[in-house]
Amino acid sequence: MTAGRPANYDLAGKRVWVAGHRGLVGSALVRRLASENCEILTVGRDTVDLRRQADVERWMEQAKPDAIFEAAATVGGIFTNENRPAEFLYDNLAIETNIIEAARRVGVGKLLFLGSSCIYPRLAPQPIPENALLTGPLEPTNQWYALAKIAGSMLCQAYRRQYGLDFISTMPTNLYGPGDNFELATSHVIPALMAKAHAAKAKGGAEIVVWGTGTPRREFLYVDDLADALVFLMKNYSDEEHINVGTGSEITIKELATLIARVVGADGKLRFDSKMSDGTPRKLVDSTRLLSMGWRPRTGLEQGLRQTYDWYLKSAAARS
Ligand code: GFB
Repeated sequence: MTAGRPANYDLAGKRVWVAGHRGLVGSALVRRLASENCEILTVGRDTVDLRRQADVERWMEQAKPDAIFEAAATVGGIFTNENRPAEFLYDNLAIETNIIEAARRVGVGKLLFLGSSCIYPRLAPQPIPENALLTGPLEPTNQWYALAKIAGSMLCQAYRRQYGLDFISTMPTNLYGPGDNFELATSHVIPALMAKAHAAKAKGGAEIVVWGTGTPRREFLYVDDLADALVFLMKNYSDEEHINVGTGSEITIKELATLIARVVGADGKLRFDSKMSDGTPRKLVDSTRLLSMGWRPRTGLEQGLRQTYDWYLKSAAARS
């Protein structure tokens, strides 16, 4: 821990801004923070464009948060990462620099920055320890997003060193859950395969197209477990080095597709489209540091998938 800084940060009575409250992570944070005795601050993109420094500074001076969860980002799955490099680099650099600098200006007491496990080298040792950062080339499909997230994490370190601020950064593994994006062109693998399996079932057992070879391995964390870990870290972690958040379990994309088809009740065959990218072959983070602090995930993958599918069915029914 940083010398002289108490590790315990009390959220009670604090004004807590969840930046990106409509996203997958932000909406889970709002659910989780409801059981903390704090005031939750949110602002929509119709009011504040987080890519505009003047907007962010104006809003922050008026809202005066005590603490910030920086969960706002331009995000998406492998295909949209490959096809929108400028937005994934520019938007994320702008959002994080604007929020972190404005937080310094208005005297925010604690800030938690969210990165991603794609910051690590493509061929990092598995499970990936925090100190694997910047030890090798990045995965090309998401290097733009990864570079922005590396810069955000380093900004937190720099602000801690130069200004003595209690800014921390976390690197969650691949996430999924209620509130995810199910649009096939932009989504991550779990909502995409769920939507495809659901459509295949409706067509009476049509095949399910899975991108890539099915051999890559991924670790998946249920987003409400992540939100719980983030609140835990906000309260208990105060160090310069970023910290991984994962479950310790991994699964191949082929196994995942089979499991999702079972959860959805789709019995069509899987077809692998090898024209689509596989991305990094394996991405399992080493969460030893977090686990040694006493935090544990609660939701197994199958249970989490069932809860996510329930949410998808309810939200689809609500839309129609
Ligand atoms: O979830 P995903 O898009 O992200 O893809 P990454 C994971 C794996 O699932 C890849 C395969 O090997 C995909 O080829 N996959 C199979 C599919 N079928 C599908 C499908 O229908 N849709 C999608 N999206 N994938 C992202 C990064 O990488 O991970 C982001 O691009 C971010 O920057 C995120 O870091 C956590 O794990 O490959």
